[in-house]
Amino acid sequence: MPKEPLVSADEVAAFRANVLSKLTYSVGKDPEHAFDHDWFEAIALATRDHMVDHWMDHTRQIYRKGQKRVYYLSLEFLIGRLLLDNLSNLGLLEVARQALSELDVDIERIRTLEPDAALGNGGLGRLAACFMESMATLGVAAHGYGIRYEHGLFRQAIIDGWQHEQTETWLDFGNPWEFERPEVSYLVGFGGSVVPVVDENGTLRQVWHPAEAVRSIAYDTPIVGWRGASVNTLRLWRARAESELHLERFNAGDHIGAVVEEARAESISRVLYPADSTEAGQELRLRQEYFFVSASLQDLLRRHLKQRGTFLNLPEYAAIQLNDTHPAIAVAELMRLLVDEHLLPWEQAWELTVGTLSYTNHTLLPEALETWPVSLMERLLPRHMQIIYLINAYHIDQLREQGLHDFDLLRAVSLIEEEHGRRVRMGNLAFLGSHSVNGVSALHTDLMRSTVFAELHRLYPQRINNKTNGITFRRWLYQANPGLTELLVESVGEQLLDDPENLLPNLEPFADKPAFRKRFAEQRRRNKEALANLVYERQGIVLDPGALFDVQVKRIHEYKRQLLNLLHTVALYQAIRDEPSMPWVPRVKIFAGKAAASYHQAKLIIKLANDIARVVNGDPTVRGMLKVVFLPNYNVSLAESIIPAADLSEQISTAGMEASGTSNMKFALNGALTIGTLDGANVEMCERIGQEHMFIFGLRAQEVEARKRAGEFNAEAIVAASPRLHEVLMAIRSGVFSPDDPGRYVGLVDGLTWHDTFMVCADFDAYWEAQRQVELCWNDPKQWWRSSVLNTARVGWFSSDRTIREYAGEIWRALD
Ligand code: 26V
Repeated sequence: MPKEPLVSADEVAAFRANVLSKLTYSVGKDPEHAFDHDWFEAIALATRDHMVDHWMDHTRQIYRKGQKRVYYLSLEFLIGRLLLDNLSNLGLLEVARQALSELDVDIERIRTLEPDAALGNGGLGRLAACFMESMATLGVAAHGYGIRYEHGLFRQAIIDGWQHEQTETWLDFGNPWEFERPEVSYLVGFGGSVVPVVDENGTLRQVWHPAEAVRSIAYDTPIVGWRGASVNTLRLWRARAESELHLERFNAGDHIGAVVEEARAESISRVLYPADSTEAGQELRLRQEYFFVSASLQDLLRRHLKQRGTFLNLPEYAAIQLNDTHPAIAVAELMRLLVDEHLLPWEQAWELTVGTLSYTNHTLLPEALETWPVSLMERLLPRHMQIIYLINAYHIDQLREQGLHDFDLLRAVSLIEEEHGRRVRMGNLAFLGSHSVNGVSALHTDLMRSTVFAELHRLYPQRINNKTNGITFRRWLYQANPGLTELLVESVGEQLLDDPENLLPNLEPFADKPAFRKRFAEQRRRNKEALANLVYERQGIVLDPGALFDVQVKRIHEYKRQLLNLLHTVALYQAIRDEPSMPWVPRVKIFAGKAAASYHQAKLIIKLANDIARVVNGDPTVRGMLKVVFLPNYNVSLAESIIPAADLSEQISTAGMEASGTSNMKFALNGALTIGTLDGANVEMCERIGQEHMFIFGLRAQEVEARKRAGEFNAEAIVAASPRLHEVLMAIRSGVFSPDDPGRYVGLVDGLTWHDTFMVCADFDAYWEAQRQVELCWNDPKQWWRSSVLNTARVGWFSSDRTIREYAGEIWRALD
């Protein structure tokens, strides 16, 4: 954050006194003997006091105004650290800095002690965190609902080049931002049976008798918007064994049984699932999904009934957004609560359900589309299975009444997949139970309409809509890149901080001012020096900040094509070795990202990156021209250090496979140029930034699709026609980078050659050519930095404030 010029001495003194008071009375430490971590806690608690005042005001205001509420249901919130976020949104950063310097405490050092809240895998989870911040900024009365995982995403250690997963323990020192709410608690049932009974009015009702009940306990974290505009709540649930049941068994002498049951119940909130198709379909995952959906719906229905007295106006006052299909069981649970518990007629309950729910799809990858075996659903959630059958039957009846008898159509839109053992299709359930179904970029939304949801789209042509993702500029520009922010503010005015979408375009004329470009470049240089220091401290590798920093950081997945980047790295290495005296552009290839624990191919790609790094960095012939770095344990905090230091952003997924991407936006906002395919939000970035300021290459989504349809996966001819690609593949295959185990990459290379599923070989030559354009541009600093400034100036639209305004206006109807 840029310095806030006006800081009152009183404010500084008050903050300082509060920190000392927290240190003494809440942490229980004397300033003389306090450890850094004690200071962190005291500062966080002092900051939290400020948030609480706003929080209560804001909550009272929502009640008074009778504002509509938005509920964002997500199994993931990838928050990262909160201290800087909270201080800077409250406008207290400079106050805190001065107060702490008077106490001889360096806030820059203290802030790095906060562990990342890594309650998410990647893009989907980080998007939820950006959305929470934007909703608070825009005054949307939002509640995030999720799970308070005891262990977030695993910590990645790289040992001998291989990824090892270690347990993540963010709660070891407690969490100063949250409030435990033992009184906010609901029972969530599992298993058992459903018994039909006739009630006193002669109506047939189904009564579910769960075999097991797990208690949910709420933990609230206040989320403060920019300039403290409003403060919303992120409510995360922890699972606890239901103590009465537990006691009964205990008293009956079944100590072991009681403890086993306790462990089973509490395992629900123990650990985040790492995104991986092999993890899918596991019972614990379904228990997590239902657990947090049921607790959240019970909670919001209770709040609604208390405030409005009836459920008949639910869609008017509540909007529930499903973040992917992970909370899709909400469709059946809301029906169950309305019909079974609150005795509404089925048709009315259905209308309220569809009117209240909406669903966002985040991926078209077939292996990531959730389905659950009917047998598992029947055992774990017998009443929900009945409800799903009923929804399906009513739907199919309705289609038949409309004269639709096409068997293929009915099969495609069914909630039950009959082909591979009977399974419930959560995507279709979410689609039918929602009034809005959205994709996360224009291209992705088009593909939803033409592929996965083609038949449902034919039946409900109004339902699918697009909401292109965005990012919060507060975290990804102001906090991550304070130096650049200061320069931008100086150039286009203080107003930029409040309205970057409208003010960033005013930067455009500065792209033609040499003095400004110079300062822009100097700021990048400082960020690169900081990253070089970090790399040296962590890896012992020396980087030249003058080199081109070429960065690909994201989850490791074949479709994201880190392999393509590695093939280019090897090709470049060979080219430099062949002609070391040529004027090569000095380049640093930076990689970071986690692979799901059981995704062997992804883990092998990490090993390859590390093998290549070892060989390249140890080869004196290429010294000063090429370095390769794999930074372990990529997370939000590391992203905040890497992104502002990147010159080149790698966004090179196989076209049609990356739903949106969001790091692409973060890099461009910080002035990196993009090398990328026309995939996800890259397409819209290109429209706004201008193709001449990006390096676009490779097959288009339609071309990829055409090749797939034609079964054109064999790349032998492509390899034969490209001597460079051939040489790269031969080197990797023959063990140049794995002399300890020469056969390590034989399978990987043969796979690429014979079955190029992700079109790595198919796109190689185009990628190589685009990289040469990158070098030409880099060698013309005027052109490079002009494009760089224009990237920053032209990506204002990708603010998550814009995205949230669209959701609030078009889906939630929750803007005042
Ligand atoms: C799938 C699974 C399967 C079972 C175990 C746990 C798990 C967790 C997550 C997922 C699906 C992940 C989908 C996802 O992250 N999509 C990403 O969403 C971003 C935000 O919209 C978008 O920018 C990325 O392109 C998209 O890949």
